Amino acid sequence: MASQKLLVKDVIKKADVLLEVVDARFPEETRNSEIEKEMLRTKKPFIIVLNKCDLVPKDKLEKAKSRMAKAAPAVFVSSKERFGTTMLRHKILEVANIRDRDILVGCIGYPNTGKSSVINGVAGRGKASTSAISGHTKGVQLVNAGSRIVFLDTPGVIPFDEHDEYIQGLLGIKDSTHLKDQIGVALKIIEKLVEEQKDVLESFYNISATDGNSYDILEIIGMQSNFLKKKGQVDETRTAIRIINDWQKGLLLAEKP
Ligand SMILES: Nc1nc2c(ncn2[C@@H]2O[C@H](COP(=O)(O)OP(=O)(O)OP(=O)(O)O)[C@@H](O)[C@H]2O)c(=O)[nH]1
Ligand SMILES: [Mg+2]
Repeated sequence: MASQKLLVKDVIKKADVLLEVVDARFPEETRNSEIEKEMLRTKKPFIIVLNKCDLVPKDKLEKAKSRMAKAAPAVFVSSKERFGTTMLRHKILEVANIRDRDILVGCIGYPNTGKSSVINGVAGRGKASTSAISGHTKGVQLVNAGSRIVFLDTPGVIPFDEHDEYIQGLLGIKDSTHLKDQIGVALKIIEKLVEEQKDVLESFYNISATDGNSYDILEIIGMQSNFLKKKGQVDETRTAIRIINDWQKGLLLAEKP
């Protein structure tokens, strides 16, 4: 992990402009304060790229964008649907303000947020290698995107704060069998859903989540799924694993905008 941090620091040092690629489904959770501090310290211009915005309703995106705007300009992108990539190219040229040489653009962010896909969105398909399995990009890769833009693609930054397990569960960096605190992660997923898309949670598990805290809701989901232990108590671990799996499979997402 130490070498990972050094690698990211080095990219921040070398680049003229930085892209912090976050997952638009959970933009706050996939921002990394340590990286943002480092970018501010070196006074490098940076852009927050909210990628995968094809998976998020428009009103949620707008809210996220205005919250981000305090830190840095934010651009919505769907690498999948090639939305926002021209805007991103313009934004890079604007913030870099370099006219006489190539612009080095460092692309950083958590694993699997779509860093390599964003680069492909701007540079053209297939220039950077991508994968559904996180941890795909190894080392720093140079990708020429034309019109003086050269990207530095990086491996995902490994989360390193107390939200580790939650982020790893949320982003699918670790599947349910590899998470230590499965119940804790499931409770966080429930909290997030209650806050942002309670109706999806209720209809998917066929429950009513009114007034309950996340723990009560986990119990209700366990009951409803008939995940019971011998004495009739809810099997919380089994319920938690189901919730994490459903989330990671994308079954708990709101309808597309
Ligand atoms: N729906 C959707 N999926 C996307 C989008 N961008 C990337 N993905 C998917 O997200 C997964 C990860 O994409 P990558 O570009 O490899 O992500 P990365 O951040 O480079 O990943 P690492 O190199 O492993 O850190 C792939 O399955 C992509 O198809 C997007 O805009 N929308
Ligand atoms: Mg990659």
